[in-house]
Amino acid sequence: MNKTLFTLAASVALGAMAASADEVRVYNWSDYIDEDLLTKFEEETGLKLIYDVFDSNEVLETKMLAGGSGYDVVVPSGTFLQRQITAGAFQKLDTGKLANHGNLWDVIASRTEKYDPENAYSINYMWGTTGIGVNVGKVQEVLGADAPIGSLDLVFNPANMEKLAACGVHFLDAPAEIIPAALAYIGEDPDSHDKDIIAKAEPILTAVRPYVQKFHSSEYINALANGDICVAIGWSGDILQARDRAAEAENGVEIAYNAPSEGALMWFDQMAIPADAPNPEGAHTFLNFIMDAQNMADASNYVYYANGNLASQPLLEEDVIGDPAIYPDEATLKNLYTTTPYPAKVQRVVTRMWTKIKSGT
Ligand code: N2P
Repeated sequence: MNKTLFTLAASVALGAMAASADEVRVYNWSDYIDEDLLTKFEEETGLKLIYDVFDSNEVLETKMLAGGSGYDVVVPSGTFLQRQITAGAFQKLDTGKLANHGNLWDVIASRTEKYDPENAYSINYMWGTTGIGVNVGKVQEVLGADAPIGSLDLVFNPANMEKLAACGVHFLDAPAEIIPAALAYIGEDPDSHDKDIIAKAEPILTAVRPYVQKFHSSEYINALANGDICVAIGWSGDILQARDRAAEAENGVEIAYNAPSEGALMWFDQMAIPADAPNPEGAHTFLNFIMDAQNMADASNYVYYANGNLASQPLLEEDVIGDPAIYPDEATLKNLYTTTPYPAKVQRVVTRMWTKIKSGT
């Protein structure tokens, strides 16, 4: 080990040791909580909260598989969680320390069991869909009043994208979501693990690549709200937050979210405790705080994502619980699909394909 590496490793180890019992380190998605809850947690528990954010499952996964992240609570989506559980990245929850566990919603728990049998390692924080956000005025200006804003044709048909490029299009930098969407567009199984099927997504994405201004998973919120871009493939609540930011700015930008008619991915973001968490006790305190009905309602009311907490539902605003883009009705639900983790060999193919698509070569 050279000196720099040694110094680095030593300071990482020291950093982990320095994490004390009165400190909790949480690593959550960006734009995913009402910040008032962070202060409330510190006031109520006397614990110091260190709250960092990410916008990509892949980034979180790299940290989880390497170990020594220094975090006490992290929030992978179900498919990623499943893979990381198998790799030994998490510790089982001690439900004896989670007095609010009974607030959880069995409908969601029964779905997340698919990724985490018996929900032994995780609780659902929030869930949502991956779809299309549009600046209604600009898109209609470019494509006409009958622009297919509710269809994947908007973003995967090169004829549409060529025109939309002028007003700006962002795609999520999320291969495990964009590739399934491209497969759904051509009528293939979005959850296919067959390399030959997955390969069919490549020409779809390559054909529209020249018209994608950026692959990024959080900048699109402000970019849509400010009118800097007119289309984003993004996450439901983020696009609804963009809608609100535009409305608050009174800048004449009208943002709409649609789960595509060809089917949309339904995902589940799960709070879990890393196997090597410096403060597992504090992690349980944080999870229990989050599972409080009022706290969870405050979080959902702020970020426009549905949660896995039944007791929070009477406390949700009507524009949250009553919006089928957030709490899907039966008809919307029928049009949602879920995915399962790619086996290692398939994952390598997907990662290579994604790098190639993004680089545009
Ligand atoms: C929050 C995005 C979380 C959804 N900004 C991605 N699983």
